[in-house]
Amino acid sequence: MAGLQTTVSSDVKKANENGNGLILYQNYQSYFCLKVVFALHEKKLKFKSHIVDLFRGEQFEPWFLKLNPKCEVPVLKDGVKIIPDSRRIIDYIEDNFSNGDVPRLIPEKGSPEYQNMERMRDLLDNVPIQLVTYGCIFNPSLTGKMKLTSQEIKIRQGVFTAQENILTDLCEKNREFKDHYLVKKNNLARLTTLITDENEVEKGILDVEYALNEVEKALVSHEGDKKKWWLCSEKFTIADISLCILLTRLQMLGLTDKFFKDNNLPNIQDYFKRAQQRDSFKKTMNQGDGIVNKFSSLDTKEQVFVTVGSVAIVLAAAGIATFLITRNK
Ligand SMILES: N[C@@H](CCC(=O)N[C@@H](CS)C(=O)NCC(=O)O)C(=O)O
Repeated sequence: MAGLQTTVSSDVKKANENGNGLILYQNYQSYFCLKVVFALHEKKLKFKSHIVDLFRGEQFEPWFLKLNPKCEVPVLKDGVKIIPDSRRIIDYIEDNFSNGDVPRLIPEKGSPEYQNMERMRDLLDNVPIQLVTYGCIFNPSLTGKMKLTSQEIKIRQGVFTAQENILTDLCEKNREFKDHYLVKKNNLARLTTLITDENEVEKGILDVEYALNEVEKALVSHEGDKKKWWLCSEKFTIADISLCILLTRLQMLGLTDKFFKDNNLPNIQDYFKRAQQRDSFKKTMNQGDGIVNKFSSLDTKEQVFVTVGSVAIVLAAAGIATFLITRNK
């Protein structure tokens, strides 16, 4: 859950009072959820997380399907309002929680910064991230060193087969949602064909490279008093959120090794170092008390189990040590 700074201004406090009912249905490892969480932290809005276990197929359960028939996280609930889709959610919080001092993530409409931000946001949001993510996981030779253990890679490689089995079972169990499940199954089959085709994955990687080159050009153009600008403006915008989450994913996949080789894209590298220092970025990446980074591919219950297990081992070791020390005295 988001922590609130103690020194928030009264306008931010007001927005938080309004925002107290915000519930984000999300998963810590989801690319699209991370964007929303980042935006919520940038705006210093309080929210509660409801974790949806994607590895076990919780997104296909009837209760979630009623929230989002597409069976996808994130979904935001604000009182009786239900908003699915990361882009729509970010626009919603920007439209509804931008009073007074609450930081705005969109420049003034009609300004050159606004136009730039829209172009960059579209460019970055349209990279085929699912194809590139799973494409690299299935074809590791196409990327550099992934920040995932071999066990984590194996789990991810098994996700599609596991989900197909879950969906087959659910078609029988929840017949009223059969049509939704069949759409999901078809999407899975289509994606599986794409990610196992090296040529398609390479094309996806080229799309990402094209987007990054455009970003580099934009950053290079920031001269003189614009030296300290973020991607499109002096202020951090929605396009920065899209860029930071993309760079984080590329880093996890080992693709930054490839893109940043021989000090390529130096302005993006400097930008990313600077962006990672932001409080909101750190909070986003440290969700779930940092468990997310340590056991990035395990589901929530296993994560808790591993943590509890590790704590138990440490306590047991400390107990034995104390026993031996006192006995030897
Ligand atoms: N366009 C959607 C995409 C959301 C999406 O693809 N979410 C993934 C997690 S990153 C998901 O829920 N996948 C589960 C599934 O499709 O079964 C958005 O921007 O929110």
